[in-house]
Amino acid sequence: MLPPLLSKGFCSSTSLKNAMYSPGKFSPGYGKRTHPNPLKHPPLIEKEVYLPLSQDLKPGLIIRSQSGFFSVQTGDGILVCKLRGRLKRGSKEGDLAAIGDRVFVCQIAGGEGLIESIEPRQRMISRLAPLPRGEYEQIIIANPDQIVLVFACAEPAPRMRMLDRFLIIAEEQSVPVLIVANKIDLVSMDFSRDLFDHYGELGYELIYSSVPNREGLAALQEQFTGKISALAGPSGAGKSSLLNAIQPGLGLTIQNVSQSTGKGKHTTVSSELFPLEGGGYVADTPGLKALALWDIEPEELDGYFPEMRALVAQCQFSDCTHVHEPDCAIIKGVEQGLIHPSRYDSYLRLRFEEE
Ligand SMILES: Nc1nc2c(ncn2[C@@H]2O[C@H](COP(=O)(O)OP(=O)(O)OP(=O)(O)O)[C@@H](O)[C@H]2O)c(=O)[nH]1
Ligand SMILES: [Mg+2]
Ligand SMILES: [Zn+2]
Repeated sequence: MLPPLLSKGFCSSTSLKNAMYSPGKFSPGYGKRTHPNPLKHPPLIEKEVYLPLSQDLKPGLIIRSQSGFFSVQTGDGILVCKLRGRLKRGSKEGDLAAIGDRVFVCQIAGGEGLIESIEPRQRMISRLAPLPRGEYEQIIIANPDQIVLVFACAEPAPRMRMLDRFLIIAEEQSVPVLIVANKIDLVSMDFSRDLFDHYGELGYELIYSSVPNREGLAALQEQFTGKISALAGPSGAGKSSLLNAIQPGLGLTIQNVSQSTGKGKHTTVSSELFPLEGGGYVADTPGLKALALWDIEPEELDGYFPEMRALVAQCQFSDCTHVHEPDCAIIKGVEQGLIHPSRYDSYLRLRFEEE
């Protein structure tokens, strides 16, 4: 167990005040505020969202989160941190910090620190968990640069509806997507292209890969480099194998995490960003599978299919469900080959069937 975190030392309020007003490097938001005689106005401190960079405050990235403890990667190593008390206000509505968050920490002693501030998120993948009193927003990952969706061309046969569901989640959370069509060694190239090429045509990044033949691995590695990637896909698709092939040893660890956060376990929730040798991080996100399309009204669903989004305005009825209506641009689109039948099928099932 970790020893209790100290609240004195480097992080005493005096030292913070000094840090606030010491000249030097400041974080973006703070620099805009200037005050003629700041020492007369210390109450500002509590209200600041941004804190200045100083000797005492280091920028870092949360790479692990477990039971209120956060491992923060800083320029000089990893600090195990808790959140500074005043940050915890409002914590009943949702997670305050998560893997992928950029933070400022102050080191206390040894490998410990306190998270003093959290940078605004560019984006995140989150879900709403229902609670007796309202809902709780659980952040699966903050600031992902991309979601990498790994599906096998065979063994197991890809479930296109699951892929389309992931794509809707990515659209909804505004996270770029990379689709990896793995195990191409098990099928003909024509077969795998029939399954996946139309996703590339829709504008999604697409890589065909095979672990035994090392096909697509260099391209995949390049896509991972320097980014925070959230990995998802059905069990058996080859996520661990691909990571292992790119960086030996990494996949194994990820499998363990995947098991420890498996369904039905609510006690210890841990998630982790694994550093890549070439720069960047990858996180296994089993939580994505359980993500419901909670935020999407049925009549908005067509807007999350890029190829439908462009056509819906041409339907005769503004509330067209694209099933039986006359002059439906979507039905015509399917007939004319503008919309892939499998995508239309996903739309119908996601819209009208209980998941
Ligand atoms: N033929 C072939 N087999 C593969 C390929 N990639 C992975 N496999 C095999 O597929 C099986 C499942 O691979 P994993 O890497 O464990 O799959 P996973 O996506 O990590 O699965 P979970 O951890 O359960 O989510 C293993 O037996 C791998 O050896 C591939 O490109 N071609
Ligand atoms: Mg795995
Ligand atoms: Zn229509």
